[in-house]
Amino acid sequence: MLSSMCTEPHPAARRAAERFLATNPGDPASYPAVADLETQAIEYLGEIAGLETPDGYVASGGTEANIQAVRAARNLARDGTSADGESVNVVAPESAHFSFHKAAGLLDVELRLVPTEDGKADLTAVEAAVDEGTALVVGIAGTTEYGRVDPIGELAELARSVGARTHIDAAWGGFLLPFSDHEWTFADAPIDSMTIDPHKVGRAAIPAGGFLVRDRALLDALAVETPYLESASQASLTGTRSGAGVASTVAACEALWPAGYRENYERARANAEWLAGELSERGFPVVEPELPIVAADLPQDLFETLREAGWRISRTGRGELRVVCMPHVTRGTLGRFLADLDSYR
Ligand code: 0PR
Repeated sequence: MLSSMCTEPHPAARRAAERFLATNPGDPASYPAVADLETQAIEYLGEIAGLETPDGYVASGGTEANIQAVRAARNLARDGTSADGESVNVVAPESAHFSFHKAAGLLDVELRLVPTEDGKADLTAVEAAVDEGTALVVGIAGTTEYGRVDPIGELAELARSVGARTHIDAAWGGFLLPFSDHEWTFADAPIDSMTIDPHKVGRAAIPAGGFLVRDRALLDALAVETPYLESASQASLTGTRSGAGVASTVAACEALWPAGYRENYERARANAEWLAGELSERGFPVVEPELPIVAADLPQDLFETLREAGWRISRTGRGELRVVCMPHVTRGTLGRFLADLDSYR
């Protein structure tokens, strides 16, 4: 499995998920144990993301967290309309995950996609795209296709210059970036919200997404009253939620933060660099990995043959082979993949 951003849960995360399978953090008054675990989960995620007083919740995944970021910014921006009465807009690099398209469609917000350079948001284009109606500027810390990290500080400054908020999508990158020298956290830049998914590199069980906010007002902007529950309001998008995702997040973080995640990062980085070198030596043009995703130009028929042989591989929008070096992807697996590739070319 070389195409997935999910991986085997850590054994402790698997056990915790099973134990909390029938609990619902959406009803904290009835399920107080899992509600306490959610507080712990958000503390872990906050620590990883440099958020001093962590607030947020464990979402169903990156899609929900991104939708909520757009929704909160829209709700707080001029009551959902720009100064001239037009609906608000969100500015994001074209590398943004398709969940932002879902968000824009659901929320009746204009999504302004700006070009990228070497896979990263082009700041001149962002500057040209933002205006008085911009509610949110999105930066990606680990893009889905190439693992690129946008210039987060500069994006946040541009957002500020027009009174917009900044959301960082670190759904995939969030458990890798603490060990690289990128600037991406709440401590590095004036960002307002973040997506960071335990069910990807965090090795929690699916479904476990992370939505973090610097200011409680963003969560309040999402809350609805819940008259027949003991708790008075609910900020999550889904109602009943998975206690398994919450409990397994805490178990995975207890087991792996920070040493285990650091080891994973180092191994993944070494594997990605090794694979990129091997593919390049064979004459396939490679996109240099920044975070551990390798993209390379392979002939179409070779790609198809490898898929038919059972390799789970995917392609970028431009058609390159894309290999995500997740925790389950070992040097041995990559060696066997290359051996197959050699035998078919
Ligand atoms: N943000 C980023 C940067 C992502 O890469 C993804 C998912 C999301 C948000 C959305 O997260 P959820 O899918 O948790 O809602 N990126 C992968 C993708 O859509 C997810 C994936 C996972 C793909 C497992 C394949 C797979 O087998 O391509």
